[in-house]
Amino acid sequence: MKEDTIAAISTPMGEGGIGIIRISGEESFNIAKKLFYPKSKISFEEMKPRTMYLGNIYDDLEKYVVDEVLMVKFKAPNSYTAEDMVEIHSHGGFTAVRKILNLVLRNGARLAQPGEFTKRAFINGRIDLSQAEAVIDIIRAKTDKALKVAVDQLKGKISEKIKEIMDSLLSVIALVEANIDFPEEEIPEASPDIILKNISYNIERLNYLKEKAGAGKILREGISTVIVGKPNVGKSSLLNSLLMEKRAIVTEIPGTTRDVIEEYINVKGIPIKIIDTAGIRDTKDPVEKIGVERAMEKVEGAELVLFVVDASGELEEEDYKIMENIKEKRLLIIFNKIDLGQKIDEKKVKEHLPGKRVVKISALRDEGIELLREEIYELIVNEVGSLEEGIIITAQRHIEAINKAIESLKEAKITVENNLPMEISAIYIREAWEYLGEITGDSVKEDILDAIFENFCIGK
Ligand SMILES: Nc1nc2c(ncn2[C@@H]2O[C@H](COP(=O)(O)OP(=O)(O)OP(=O)(O)O)[C@@H](O)[C@H]2O)c(=O)[nH]1
Ligand SMILES: [Mg+2]
Repeated sequence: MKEDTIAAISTPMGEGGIGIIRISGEESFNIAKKLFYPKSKISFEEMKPRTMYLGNIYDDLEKYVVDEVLMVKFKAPNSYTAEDMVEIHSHGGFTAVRKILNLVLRNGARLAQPGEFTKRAFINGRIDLSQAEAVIDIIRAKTDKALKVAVDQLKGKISEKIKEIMDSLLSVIALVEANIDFPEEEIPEASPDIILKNISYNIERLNYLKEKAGAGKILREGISTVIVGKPNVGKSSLLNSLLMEKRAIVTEIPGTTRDVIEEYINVKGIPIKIIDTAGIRDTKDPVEKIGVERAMEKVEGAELVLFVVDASGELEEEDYKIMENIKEKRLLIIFNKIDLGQKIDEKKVKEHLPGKRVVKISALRDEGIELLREEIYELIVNEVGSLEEGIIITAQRHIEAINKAIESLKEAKITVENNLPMEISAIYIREAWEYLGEITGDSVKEDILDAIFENFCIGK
C-alpha cells in the first residue's frame, strides 16, 4: 500500500535561529521542486542527496520569496523514515516556518500526526518498536544517565537481548513441531529434558532483565519527592537550595506557600521531581486549607518524602501529626535551621520514625545540601540496585510484556513436568514468544502501536 506524503514543523514553536520543516513520502521531491529555487541554478535532480543547498522558497501563487533557506533531500531508503524525504531549514520564528509548511501542504502533503515520521521508520522496517520508543525517551531524557540508557535502546541493545531469547524459544518450538510433523524422520528428539532446560534458562534471563527494570523506571520517570513539614520550617528554602535558584517565595510568615510547586533536579544522574507544598496545620484560611489538602494528596503519591522540621525549636503537635501520616513512606528526616543551634530532641523524632535517617542542614546558608543529595542517592540506589552496568529496561510496557512472557513459560514448564503432550507446551512457549514480540514489534497489535506513537510530538 502506498503511503501519502506527510509534512510537519520539526523544531519547537517560538523564536530560534532556524526552524525545520520535514516532508516524507512519494511526493516529497515533487513538492520541494515546485517551491525551492537554488542559488546555484542547478536542477532539483542534479542536487546530491544528503547535501545542503542554499536557495529561496517562493510562493507560487502570491509570487514572492518567503524566506532564504537551506534544503536537503534524502533518497529512499537512506532517510529517517526510509522514504524519500526533504528537510527545509528556514529562519526560525513563528511566521516563516508556518508559511513554508502551508505552502508544502497546499502542494499536496498532509499534516503529519504526532510521531508519524518515526512510525513510518518502524513500519518500513528501518527500526524496531523498542528503538522507535527510544526516540521519545531521548527527547524527554532528564539526566545524562537517562539519556545514555535511551541511546542504548535506540542502538537496539534491548531488542538484541529480547531477540536472542525469542530465537531460543523459537528453536524449541521448531523442534517440537518437527517431531510432531515428521515423527519418522531422522531429526533430534524433542525430549522433555531439552525443553525444560530451554524454558528454565530463558525464564532466568527474563528475570534478570526484570530485576533491573526498577532502576530503569526511575531513570526514565524520576522519583517523585515531596517536601513536607509544618509552616515556616524552611521547606521552600530547601527547594530553592536544591534548585540553586530562588524558585519559591520564602518569607518569615507561616503559611507562605499555598500552591504545590514542582521542579526537576538531577541527583547523580537520577531525575528527582521535587515538590514543595504548603506547611501542614489546622487553618481557617480557605486558600491555605486547600493548599494543606493538596500537600497531603502529594504525600500519598510520593515515592520519597523529605520531612522538614525546625531543629532550633521543640517538636510540636503538628510535627507529631505529620509523622503519624508519613511513617510508612520512603523517607528522610531533615533537621533544618541547624545554624541556630539544635534544640530538638533527636531521640524523640527517631522513636516516632524508626529506622529513618536524619540529615542536618541549613537551607538559609546552603549547608548540608550536598550531604542531603548523597543521602537521597544512597537511599534510592540501596533499594533499586546499581544504575550503572548492563542493559536497563525502562518502559512499563516492556516490563509488562516480560512479566507475561515469564508467566507463559512457567505454564509451559508445568505442562512438561506433568508429561502433557508436547503440543500443549509449544502453545505456551509460542505465547511467551508473542509477548516478547510486542517489545520488538514483531507481534504487536495496531492499538498498542497507536498508543505508543500518540505520545510523540508532531514532527518527530
Ligand atoms: N536561620 C535559618 N532560617 C531559615 C532557614 N531556612 C529557612 N529559614 C527562614 O525561615 C523562614 C521560613 O522559610 P520558608 O522556606 O518560607 O518556610 P516554609 O516551610 O516553606 O514555610 P511555609 O511555606 O509557610 O509552609 C524564612 O524567614 C527563612 O528565611 C535556615 O536554615 N536557617
Ligand atoms: Mg513554603
